[in-house]
Amino acid sequence: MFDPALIRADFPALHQEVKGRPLVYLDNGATTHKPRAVLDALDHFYGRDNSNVHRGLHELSNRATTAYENARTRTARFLNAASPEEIVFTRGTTEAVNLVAQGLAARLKPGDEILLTEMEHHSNLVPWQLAAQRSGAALRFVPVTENGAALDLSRLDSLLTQKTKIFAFTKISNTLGVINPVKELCQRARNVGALTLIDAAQSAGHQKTDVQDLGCDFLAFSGHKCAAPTGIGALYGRFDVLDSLPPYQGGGEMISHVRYEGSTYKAAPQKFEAGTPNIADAIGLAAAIDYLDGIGMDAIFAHDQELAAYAHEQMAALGFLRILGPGPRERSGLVTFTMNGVHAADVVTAANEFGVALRGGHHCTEPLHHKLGIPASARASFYLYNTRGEVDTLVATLDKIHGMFV
Ligand code: 7TS
Repeated sequence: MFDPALIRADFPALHQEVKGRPLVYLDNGATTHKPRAVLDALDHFYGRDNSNVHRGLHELSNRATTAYENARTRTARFLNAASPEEIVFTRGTTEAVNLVAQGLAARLKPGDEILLTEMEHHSNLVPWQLAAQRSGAALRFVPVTENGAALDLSRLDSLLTQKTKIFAFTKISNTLGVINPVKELCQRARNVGALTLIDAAQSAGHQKTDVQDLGCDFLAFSGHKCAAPTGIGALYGRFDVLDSLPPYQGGGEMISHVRYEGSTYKAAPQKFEAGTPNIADAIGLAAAIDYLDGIGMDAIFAHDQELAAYAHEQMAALGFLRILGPGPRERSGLVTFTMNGVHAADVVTAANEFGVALRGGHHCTEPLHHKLGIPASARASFYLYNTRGEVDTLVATLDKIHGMFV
């Protein structure tokens, strides 16, 4: 039985007061809290197994290497990758996208096109701008419909063509809560011979991911949005495509042989993991994945969606909010809004006075905000430990804030 009240007990940071009130943490789109199991995994690693990987022949190094590679295997299973060799550990989504964009930039040329969508996070936009600048390839964008309710796929046939070399898009929009039909997008890209990259930053910790079923070439996610530590995430790459990319960074452990004049490189994924990796946090990520799978990804997503639908309905009933994105029953676990007459920064600052943690600003989707004609918005984003009672507190708080300012 899925019970957020019980789940909360696993997350020490939730049990505190802010401004004399119980913390209501609704900024999970930015980062999530960590369960005790993850904190214990870090403690166990540093307290017992701490050592460098892939180089020692001593007991601790062997233990660290085994735990680190087990974390890769666990991550591969979480995404249903065909093998652990398809998983590169990165700092997070941002680094994973940069790895692919820089690798592809070397083979893109003028006349080629990079297709994105108008709802991308800056992390899945700026790296492609850099790749376009370096290679002479052009950027194209699938538009969003009015009020950001969905991608406008009526334009896809004219945008996704033989010129398209890579189509990169988010699975869930961090601003709109739109859930994109990513399997269909991958299929359409394959039909024209384009590679695909899915930004799973907002989905991996919330919704089951099956890269083989999705049919993507690359998929990126961040551990810290999935109950895991900061500074760790992963890039999935279909092996042949991944291994065809050039190294991202040079250094120790990514080479086969080095001479003063030049080097040969290991195969993927080691080719992309130069230097001492983030061993402890990879192990923490595996613990988080075990935790989430123990609860069940389908149950987590159903809970997120149920809370977001409830929040959307209650918030809409207030009458003074503009809620971005799709309707209450078609969205992921977040609700982004503007309040008539009150700047988003004031909404978020005032909410903090009531112990409610929201995010305000452009949420790293500045071009999307520009398109929607708003400078900023406020966002409540939910996770497995949030409750309907917390949504009630949010709605009552927004009502008070509106009364204070307007
Ligand atoms: N892609 C999406 C869709 C995201 O939501 C984020 C982070 C990223 C990429 C980047 O992830 P990182 O872990 O590499 O930084 N999104 C947010 C957010 O919505 N609020 O704070 C961070």
